[in-house]
Amino acid sequence: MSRLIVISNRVAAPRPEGEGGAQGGLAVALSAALREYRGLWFGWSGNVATTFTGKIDFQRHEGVTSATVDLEEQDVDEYYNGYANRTLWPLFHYRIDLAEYDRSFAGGYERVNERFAETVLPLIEPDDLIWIHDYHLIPLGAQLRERGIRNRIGFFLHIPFPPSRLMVSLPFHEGLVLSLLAYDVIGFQTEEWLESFQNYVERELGGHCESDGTVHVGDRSVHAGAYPIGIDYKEFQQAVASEGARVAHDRLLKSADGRHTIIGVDRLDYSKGLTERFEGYRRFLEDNEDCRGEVFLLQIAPPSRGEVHTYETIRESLDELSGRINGEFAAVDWVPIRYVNQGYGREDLAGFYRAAKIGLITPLRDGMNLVAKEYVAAQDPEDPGVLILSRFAGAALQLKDALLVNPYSKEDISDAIRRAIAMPREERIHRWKAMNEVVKREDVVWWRRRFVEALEGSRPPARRQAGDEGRQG
Ligand code: GDG
Repeated sequence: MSRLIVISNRVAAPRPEGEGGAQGGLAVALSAALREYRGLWFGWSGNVATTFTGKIDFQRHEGVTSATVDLEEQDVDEYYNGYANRTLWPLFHYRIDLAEYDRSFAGGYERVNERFAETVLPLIEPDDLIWIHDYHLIPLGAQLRERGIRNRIGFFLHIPFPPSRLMVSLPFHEGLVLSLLAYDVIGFQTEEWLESFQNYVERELGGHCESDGTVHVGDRSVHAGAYPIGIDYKEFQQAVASEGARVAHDRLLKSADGRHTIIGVDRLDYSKGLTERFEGYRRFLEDNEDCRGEVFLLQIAPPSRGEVHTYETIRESLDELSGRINGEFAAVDWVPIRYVNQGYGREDLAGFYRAAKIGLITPLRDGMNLVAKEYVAAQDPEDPGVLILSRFAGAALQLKDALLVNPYSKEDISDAIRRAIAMPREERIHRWKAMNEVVKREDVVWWRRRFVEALEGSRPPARRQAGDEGRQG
């Protein structure tokens, strides 16, 4: 079996239970996938050095070897806070109003991708499969090809791929998308993002796409497909059954004092639709006087990307909005929103999900959304809660038995909460069973297997090929 080299922006050391924090979905999913594989995970350490040295720090933890490098401050500003999080993240989440275009960002992005390529190069053996992740590292495959790497290289995009008409607002968009063609396999979370990519290829690059997923542009042919990511179902079941989860569950139930808990768990990010969610919940309180005092919204939102201005702004407006709603509706013995800016351990989260009658997950746009799947996995089969899910989350394509809502519509959110509260147990069980089956079957192992198999099958290993330079792009 070939080795697997995973490359992503950050390599997150698994955190000990009880130590909370906004560990992103990517980190959670990859540690789980790599645990079983003989491989290596390469990326930024998260540390900032005075100058970039390319010195690699190797660590081995729970069966996963990580290899990390420090970046210098300018790299972090231009590549990470700049191009990745101020240009690509908003654009790819359809927020061209928030996307910032700055040449220094684009320069920093190219530079860091080159630095990654130079640094990881000596670690690559001829038979290795290379799997590159996410919007931070789109050009890395092409950078490795330029340095003579002929291995099979796959790329997986964890976030949406924007429609062509939005993509063209990015300066030098062709270059970025063309660099994707250096990969052998390009994976998206859903058919929808795949279609946006195919549409771009046909409209802007004059390429054509076959029904088996092969994409042709000039003399390049690559495979593009939908590979929806899942959760580590087994691991999450263990978390749900743990003593920590039981304590957290009981603590929340006790403090709920007979009221229904509605739960939301999201990194504090404008793409997660928190403002719109609070407004929808406010509408519910306005329209359903009889329910006031009977429910509360527990919103867990650990801050992320604090150095980016739009994240400060969203934080301020949520502080203000939650305060206003609480001021407007609270009674001496009831607060409508418990808004918590702190992270929790996975066992705590599992217990909170299980104690909550409703999971309210309403991103404005989301590649997948693992919280929705975790909420489903945590439920009591005899008395499950109801998932209210944005139709604009990738997860909505798999979790069709959730109450699907338009996250921009206050009425939609309000009506769904009302419906969820009143939903009979039989219907809750029926919907939950269907969703749980999908979450269990299409888990993180299924996701990894499907992607890696596609990569393995994309062409014969590099060392057995002779004179095929033309295919290396
Ligand atoms: C990106 C894409 C895609 C959150 N708060 C705490 C905590 N979390 C964990 C959740 C979940 C993960 O973080 C969040 O994953 P999401 O999928 O919801 O969102 P992103 O971070 O935006 O992830 C997304 C994902 O990549 C994977 O491809 O699904 O669309 O945007 O696992 O539980 N974990 C702990 N404490 C917290 O307070 N321990």
